[in-house]
Amino acid sequence: MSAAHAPGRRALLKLLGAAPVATAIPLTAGSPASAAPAAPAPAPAVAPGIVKPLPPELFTIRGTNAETKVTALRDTGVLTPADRFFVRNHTSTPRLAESDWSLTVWGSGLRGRTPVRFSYGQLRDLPSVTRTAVVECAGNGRSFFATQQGETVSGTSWTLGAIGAARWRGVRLRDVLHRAGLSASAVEVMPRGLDDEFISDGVSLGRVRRPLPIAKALDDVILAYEMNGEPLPYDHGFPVRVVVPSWIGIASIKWLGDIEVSDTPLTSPWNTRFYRLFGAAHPPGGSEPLTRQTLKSSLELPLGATLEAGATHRLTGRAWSAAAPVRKVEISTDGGGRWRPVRLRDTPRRDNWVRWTADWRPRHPGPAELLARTTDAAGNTQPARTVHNTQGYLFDAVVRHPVTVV
Ligand SMILES: Nc1nc2c(c(=O)[nH]1)N[C@H]1C(S)=C(S)[C@@H](COP(=O)(O)O)O[C@H]1N2
Ligand SMILES: [Mo]
Repeated sequence: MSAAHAPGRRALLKLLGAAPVATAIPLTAGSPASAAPAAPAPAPAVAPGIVKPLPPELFTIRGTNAETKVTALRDTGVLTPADRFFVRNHTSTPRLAESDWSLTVWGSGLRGRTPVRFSYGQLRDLPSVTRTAVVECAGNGRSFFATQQGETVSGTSWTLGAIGAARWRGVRLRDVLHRAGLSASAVEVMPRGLDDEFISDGVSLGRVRRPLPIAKALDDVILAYEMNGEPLPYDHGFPVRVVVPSWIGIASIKWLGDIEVSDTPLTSPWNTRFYRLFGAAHPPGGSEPLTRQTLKSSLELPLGATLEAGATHRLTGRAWSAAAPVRKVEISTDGGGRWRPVRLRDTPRRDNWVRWTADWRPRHPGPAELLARTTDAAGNTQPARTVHNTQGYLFDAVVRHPVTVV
């Protein structure tokens, strides 16, 4: 661990706040500043920096992140309960208090360039809106580049659990920008989080932030303070986060602290070196910054599940597309030879997923592959293969789900 990677006193105190008591004791003893270079800690049973409990039947821990087990959603409704919602943290969850929180809107895209501050109370006094939307990491499904396509990619090895759907309540970003004195010359806004600076290869990239074109900012973006009817949990951005419907998860900045409004285009590492497509099939400097998510389907069975021959199994899963409502979902139980439509349990809506079910009665024991394929109302269908990109974003191919029939 290089010196730049060693957590500072503030980060450690934050970790202590987040960790269960048993883990916290060895770190509290002695000086927090000297705790870092000590003997390597055993692999944590919790993701350091995530506040909520992460029971192994609900989550797979991946570094500072927690992936929802898709099997944990089998008996839940269309909304993902907050206690099962995946967490993607670049560093760790800050425990902020709404009483000393405020939002600063500033920059060359405001009339008179005068920064404007909103207290939590002032934000809550603005008209509220409620909408259901999924938040899905750009890297959701990344592990299948390796396991299914034999390709190397960097980043967190998510299976299909880096997505959740919630009912968000908050205020329109549009209303906040207009109240702050948005100028006609503004072209981009850049929300920034209050979590720690993100250190990559020993270099600080600053706090998590990513530009958003003004057209999207004025369209359907909300600054949310409620998730499924409750205040936002710490891990999901308390007291206020951005929710950018249909876009990759990084756009939905948590623990919002300020928004730069600019009359010239903005950059941050999150739209230059990350969240573009790089690799042989893409332009030398990378693609344009990624915006919209893609489409996928999941099957709520463990990979490698064992199913009894001759019995009827109720297969369940979810399907979603960022481009349009889901139109149909098909499954194949013979590795992709024949396809049949499944039953959708929810009315397909934009920015939301649908649950599906299908019965399957495997006749012969042996290995099998189950495939689910989503088609949306814009005519997009999951392909058999995703074009490679080095950081493994936007995996959209049909997942070949191995099972064993016994
Ligand atoms: N401030 C801040 N915002 C953030 C992040 C972060 O680390 N810090 N992670 C982003 C990424 S990459 C994703 S996928 C989503 C995840 O949201 P969730 O943790 O509520 O599921 O938050 C985004 N917003
Ligand atoms: Mo993400």
